[in-house]
Amino acid sequence: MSLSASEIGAAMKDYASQNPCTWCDGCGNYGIWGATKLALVELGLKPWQVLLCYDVGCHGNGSDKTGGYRFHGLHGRVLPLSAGASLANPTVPVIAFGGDGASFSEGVGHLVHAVRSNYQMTFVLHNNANYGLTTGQASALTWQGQPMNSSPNGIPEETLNSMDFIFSLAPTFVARGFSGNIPQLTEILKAAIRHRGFAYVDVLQACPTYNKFATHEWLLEHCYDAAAEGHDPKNFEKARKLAVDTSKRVATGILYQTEEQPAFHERLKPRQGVKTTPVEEVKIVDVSGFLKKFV
Ligand SMILES: Cc1ncc(C[n+]2csc(CCOP(=O)(O)OP(=O)(O)O)c2C)c(N)n1
Repeated sequence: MSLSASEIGAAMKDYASQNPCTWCDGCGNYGIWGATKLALVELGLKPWQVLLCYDVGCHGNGSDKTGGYRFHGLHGRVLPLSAGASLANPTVPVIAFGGDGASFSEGVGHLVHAVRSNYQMTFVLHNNANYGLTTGQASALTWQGQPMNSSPNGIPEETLNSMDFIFSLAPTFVARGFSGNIPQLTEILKAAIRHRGFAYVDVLQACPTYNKFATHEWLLEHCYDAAAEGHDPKNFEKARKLAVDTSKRVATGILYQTEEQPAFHERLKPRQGVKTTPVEEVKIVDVSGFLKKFV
């Protein structure tokens, strides 16, 4: 779908909210927020045709800064609630947003099962390598040797290698973007939303207040477009290597994708051949007689 700049501008207004943004100046959330709206508009999706789900965190405060259907869940729990919504109506695109703090600690169990289940949805990781909203505690993805508010001498544990971990779960879509490259992130998100199954999108984002290591400038210098260097996203092993090796440069773009695996709801035997979605099958039941037992 090709829209003119003025058509894009008009459609972007559908996603506008009256609430002003409260993120810090230079926060990467602005770029992710902009790229998300642009991706939806360029896919021709109206705010009432998509569900946006937010975890608790700085990024989650974007939930009322965007128009449309939104659900702001509990910390670490955005994946089960969005997966449930997607299962109820797999025809509606569902996008879940989570921070690296919640996603790789409080909610890590949900992340494991969302990837291996291949639910029909997109997950956008706001990866600022710290717990932003609660003022800069170290997360499982904080780099070694970085003084953080809760660990002024650096973290004593090993940093979790999030990409190696995700690849160990046999994902069907893995991409990495950067909050400062909105055109590339928009394309990644469009592909993720169209993907058959669970699309994992790691977005490296600047956090100028608490992350003094992977700054916007550092990310600008180190991120490169893997596709421009001939990367083939069908090759699982090469994609895994590329994703994991960030020692010199950081590969971005769609790193791995296969659509050969059916999504979770497509594998459910009782649903095969059923034309309706579960949400269309819900019947109104009069429970007043039952409730009388309790009064
Ligand atoms: C179960 C639970 N644990 C902890 C908190 C406190 N809490 C709220 S937001 C937050 C930080 C979120 O960090 P992250 O998930 O990385 O998102 P960011 O703020 O960086 O976008 C924490 C620890 C909570 N609300 N609920």
